[in-house]
Amino acid sequence: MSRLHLVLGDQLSLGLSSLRGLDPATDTVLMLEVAQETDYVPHHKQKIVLILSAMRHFADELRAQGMKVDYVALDDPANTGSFTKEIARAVARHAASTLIMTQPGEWRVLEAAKTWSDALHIPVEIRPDERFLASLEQFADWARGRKLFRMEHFYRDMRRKTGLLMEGSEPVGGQWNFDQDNRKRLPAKVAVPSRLRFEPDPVTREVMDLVGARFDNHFGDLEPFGWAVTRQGALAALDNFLTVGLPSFGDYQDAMKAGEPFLFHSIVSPYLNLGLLSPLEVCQAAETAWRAGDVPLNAAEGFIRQILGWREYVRGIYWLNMPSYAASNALSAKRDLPGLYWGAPTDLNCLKQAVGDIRKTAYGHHIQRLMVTGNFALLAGIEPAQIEAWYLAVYIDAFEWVELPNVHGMALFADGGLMASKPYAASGAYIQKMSDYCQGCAYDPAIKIGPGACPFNYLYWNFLIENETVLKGNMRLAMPYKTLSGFTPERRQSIKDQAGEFLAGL
Ligand code: FAD
Ligand code: DLZ
Ligand code: SF4
Repeated sequence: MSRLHLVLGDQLSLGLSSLRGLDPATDTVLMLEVAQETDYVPHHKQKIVLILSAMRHFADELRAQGMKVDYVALDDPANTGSFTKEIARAVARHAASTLIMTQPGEWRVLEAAKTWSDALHIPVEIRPDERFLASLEQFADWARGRKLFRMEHFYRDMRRKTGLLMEGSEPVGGQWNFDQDNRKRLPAKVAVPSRLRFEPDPVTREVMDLVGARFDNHFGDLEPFGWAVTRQGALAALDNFLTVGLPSFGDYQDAMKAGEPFLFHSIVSPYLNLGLLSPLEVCQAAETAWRAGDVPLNAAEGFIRQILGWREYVRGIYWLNMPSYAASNALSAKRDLPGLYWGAPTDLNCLKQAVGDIRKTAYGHHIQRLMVTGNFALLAGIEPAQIEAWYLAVYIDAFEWVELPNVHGMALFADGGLMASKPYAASGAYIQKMSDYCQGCAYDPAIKIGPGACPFNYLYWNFLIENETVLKGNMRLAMPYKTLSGFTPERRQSIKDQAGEFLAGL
């Protein structure tokens, strides 16, 4: 009896459930580079390099552990380009009796996997993905009977469940959340640390050649490529963050600075999402640094909350609500995605900086994603599916289970408030407060309307006007709607006119 154990590109963990019980004498690990996955959105070149190189390194690691790995490369002439067909070919090659896999991270791949048993005429065992701190059943139990799915409530339960940052049944420091200490602007005198980046090894170089030749039309620079492609590299990147980033992570978590994409962020999301690092070990490392007195509590708690709270929570929201979640469009947004998201020239400096950072690194930190590219898409009324495909393509860490709730729910309010209690709409004042972008901009954040006005200012009020019917009843928007009610009809009209003209020019 020969069994095939499938490992997908974001399942690169030795403890993966699909590898459990593998008999090296009879069984084979199957790994597939397929056009279906490299092409379903036009991924940033560095994202494709990272995934294919990490897959190839992981295959070598499995072989070093004594396992047989059947690895189909993207440029193998016989490669049909689809999971379904490649698995069928492999079943025939190995006369396999069973396919064992771990639940895929994306709904569309799980739907395909459900058809494989019938298509292949062999049993297909889909095991749970155990690389998260909350199982999907636990999340569903937590959500059952709740009207509001607020992350903070879920996070406290997860702290209790895991014992992270707890003293008995109480949170360390007497508080669950230190966010009020975490919204500082970055003073010019604070030096941004340089970060550990990785020279491409021969395996990565080979993939870079492949990607350069085959995906040259995709957005993003191929070089310099500085991502780790092995667990060992990912651990070194984590270590570097704990030393140079974590001590100031909390303080400057929301800050933005031109030319500095990473600031004090961990840049470990791609490693977590590919399975090179586990969420528990990353949280424990941050707690250990705090207990050793190396980092303040607001930093350790703020960081752990992102992984133990947000990351687990968005995954739960995704699986609880798919596929209908992706189809909602609560604000009826329908504008096409403007070319500036793909690097077309723009004189809005904040967007130019954020897109420029992505082009160079395939990375942007949370506030750039939420308050610059996300906020603009919200205010401009970009159609959710179009901007979601962009997020999925351009970020090194983007997989639908984590991208979709963040974009659809958090940034766009397209789920009507399932995730966020109000839209994260903001005028230019927020970007000016949290960044140095406005200093180099053609517009002035202090001018609300008329020549030189920051487009975020009139787009913000235009957004509230356009969505008045849907949003006016939202208690958390009572203040801005009260202010809006004091605007003269002429002021409202000039906001609508300038916004209309700007949006038509996109
Ligand atoms: P840090 O700021 O150092 O945070 C530490 C870790 O916490 C991250 O590595 C990540 O694993 C986790 N985390 C933080 N915030 C979130 C969150 N909101 N949801 C899930 N995990 C979180 N994250 C992705 O991994 N993939 C995505 O495709 C993605 N798309 C996003 C889209 C939008 C509109 C927004 C607002 C956020 C998105 N995020 C996404 C969450 C977050 O921006 C990234 O995880 C983070 O910027 C990654 O960089 P980092 O590792 O330096 O994170
Ligand atoms: C994102 C991606 C890319 C670009 N290429 C591959 C691939 O060739 N083979 C593979 O197994 N996985 C790839 N992935 C990751 C998959 O898209 C991911 O495993 C699915 O989205 C399921 O979560
Ligand atoms: Fe962005 Fe407005 Fe600031 Fe320019 S002035 S950088 S458009 S927020």
